[in-house]
Amino acid sequence: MANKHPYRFCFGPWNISEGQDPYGPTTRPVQSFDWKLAQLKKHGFEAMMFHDDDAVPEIDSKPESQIRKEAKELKKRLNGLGIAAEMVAPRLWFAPQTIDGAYTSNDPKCRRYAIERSLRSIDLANILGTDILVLWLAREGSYIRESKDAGRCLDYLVEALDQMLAHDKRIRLAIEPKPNEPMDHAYLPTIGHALAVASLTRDSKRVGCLIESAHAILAGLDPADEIDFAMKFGKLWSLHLNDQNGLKYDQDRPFGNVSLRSAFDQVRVLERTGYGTNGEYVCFDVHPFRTTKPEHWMDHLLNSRRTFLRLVEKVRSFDEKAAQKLAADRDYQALDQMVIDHLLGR
Ligand code: XUL
Ligand code: MN
Repeated sequence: MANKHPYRFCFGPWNISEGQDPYGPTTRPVQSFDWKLAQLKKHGFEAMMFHDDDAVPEIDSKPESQIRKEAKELKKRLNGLGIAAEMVAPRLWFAPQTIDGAYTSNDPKCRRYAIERSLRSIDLANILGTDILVLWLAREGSYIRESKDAGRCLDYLVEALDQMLAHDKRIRLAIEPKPNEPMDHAYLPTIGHALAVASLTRDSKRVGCLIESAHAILAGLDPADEIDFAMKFGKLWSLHLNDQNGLKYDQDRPFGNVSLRSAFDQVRVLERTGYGTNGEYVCFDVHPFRTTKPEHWMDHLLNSRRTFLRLVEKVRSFDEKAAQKLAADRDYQALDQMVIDHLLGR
């Protein structure tokens, strides 16, 4: 295995969530952003991910000058702590204007809102010193098939991406596909869809993707193969590692805690393809269990990183030559067991 670079880790303020779900309120006291940033620093993570309103709260109600001022203050604080901003993502799924979709809303005023908010997020990314805008296309899809024209919605999406690319010549757009939730069907459910849409834009080189393990599993796909696919195109610019128990709601479980083998396969591909060598971070989009007590609030993040690092060791000590020989002999039974024995420590 050639790739021996150290990995750098990252998470977002929403990953220290307070326990609310669609059926019940918070189960831990609400914590400030400052506390979350201090936790990130204390536990040795190198970067933070930001929704636009994580960086500047209540961003929609503030004038441009105020947004810039607050963003600059945040950047100063991050610099002081030696923490990078990994990305900025417009939170396009909360506002009343995005009830029926953002870039693909049937209402042109709402589509305009989504684009303007995205352009402002690009300005924020500039101030925070990142060239990555993440687009989780939460409401770009349908509940009622007949309510939208999927072909026209693709045109709207490309139009929106083109405006973002034109707004800033250096920004890179990382599409984070997810097949469902909150929508019944998303228009860009997989990495293949995201990269195909990239080719329709005015500068396809600057449209790439972010893979989240759970989202791939929800699409019935193998996250390791999705990673391999995106890396082949040189388009994997960020990564949300986590885990997911089958085709249910999005669970954002700690990395490797449902399928250790799948986690091993993901790390193996990251190692083989050199993820991280161009400065990409390993982000954990994981949530504490609702039952988690405040004193264990960081454990899901620390456990994800610990599992990741232990799997890096497992990958580096995996006898690839022996594995190749078994594959060449078509002895897949032995190869299968070799992986299990290796993970079990024999
Ligand atoms: C949603 C999801 C988001 C994005 C960031 O499922 O993963 O947290 O990662 O907007
Ligand atoms: Mn995510």
